[in-house]
Amino acid sequence: MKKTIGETGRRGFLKQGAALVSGAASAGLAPGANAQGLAGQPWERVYGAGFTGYGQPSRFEQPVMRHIGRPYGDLAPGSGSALAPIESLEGIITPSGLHNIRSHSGTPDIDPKQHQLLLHGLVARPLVFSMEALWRYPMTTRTHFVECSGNSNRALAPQPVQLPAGAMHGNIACSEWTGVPLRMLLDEAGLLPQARWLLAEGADSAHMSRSIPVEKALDDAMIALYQNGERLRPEQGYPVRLLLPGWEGNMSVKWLRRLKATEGPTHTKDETSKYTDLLPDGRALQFTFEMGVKSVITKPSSTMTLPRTGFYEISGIAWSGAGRIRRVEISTDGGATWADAALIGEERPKSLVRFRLPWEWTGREAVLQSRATDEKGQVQPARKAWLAQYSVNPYHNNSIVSWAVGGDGNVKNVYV
Ligand SMILES: Nc1nc2c(c(=O)[nH]1)N[C@H]1C(S)=C(S)[C@@H](COP(=O)(O)O)O[C@H]1N2
Ligand SMILES: [Mo]
Repeated sequence: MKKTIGETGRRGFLKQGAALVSGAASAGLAPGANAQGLAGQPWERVYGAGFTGYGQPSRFEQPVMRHIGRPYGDLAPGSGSALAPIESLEGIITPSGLHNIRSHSGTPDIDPKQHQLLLHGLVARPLVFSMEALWRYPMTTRTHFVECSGNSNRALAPQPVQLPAGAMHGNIACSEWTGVPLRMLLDEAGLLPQARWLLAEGADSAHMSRSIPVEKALDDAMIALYQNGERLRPEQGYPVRLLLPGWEGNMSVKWLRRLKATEGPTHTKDETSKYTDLLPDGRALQFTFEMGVKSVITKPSSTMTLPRTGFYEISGIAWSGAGRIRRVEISTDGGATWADAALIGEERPKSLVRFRLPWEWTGREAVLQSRATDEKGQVQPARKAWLAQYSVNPYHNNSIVSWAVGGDGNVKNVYV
């Protein structure tokens, strides 16, 4: 059993849980919970709704929505990002309808019968794939996160903003992706020896483009066609996207229309004027591909309130672009002491992992933090250490997140 924060431990947690059920009214459960066993609720006495062709969440869950940011307002309503409401989600898979969206020029309305993928440049045999042709290749299925390198840039505001966790740290999602290994298509086209990079270009009006090293293309890059068992959602790149597991989301080019094998990087606008890391001395790093080791507590998290003292489960998500998550530690005293959380899903590389730790809140002020370590031994940096290195850079903020629990139970975003 993992170490527990608080005095009573897991047994006390379970005991109190049972007590909550018998003392339902005093614990704040609906008064109907007691009456239910006798007469039953109204819905137990009438015939239920009919079938639907495509299911939707309960109408009682409709407040669970993406956090939409539109920096250009009505001028460009599809430019910007819509962040996943990670504070409302559990497990590691992001429902497709709540996957974060980061798009530069809106979601194109692509007819898969007209769309093609061109593979050309330094190849022996240039190829054009219809979507139907791609669909006939052997496929692979893997669970991976996609994180925008701009994720958590709102946590760089001079003063901590008070927003739900997802509105700051939800420019990430994790799906089960299915598609054709890019290696297979490159083999068929016959990469020439001098081909060291691939230009990947999207069919949106921004023609978002990035240069990809051939080593990554031949490693675990995927031409993704399915997301969580369904064809890709339009916002995620329907009918076809590039997926580069563990690398900054920007490189997973959506609505993929072209791959061109080249000798060197193309230096597109999306990898020169944007997605470079400015350093305090005015120089900038180009090509920070891998996403750093990171974690965030989603429950409890900012803007939530703990209604009473007692036991809570601290839960959240961790991930690393370098591979698997090996450890997540949790502190409830702002980093003075740490305890190991239990991990779920840590066998999957470049995927979200769910961590959990029971915690007893005694009513005292607390500062909750999580710190992830990956299989390469990389440890999530403290906020101050990260800022010392990248004070002016809006990308790749993987520093430790702190939530302060006040004596009143209100949870706030704080800088520690
Ligand atoms: N063609 C195209 N591909 C794109 C983008 C885009 O605007 N156009 N945005 C990129 C960025 S910045 C990110 S973070 C990821 C986001 O993928 P998602 O919207 O599926 O989360 O897609 C990348 N691929
Ligand atoms: Mo991004």
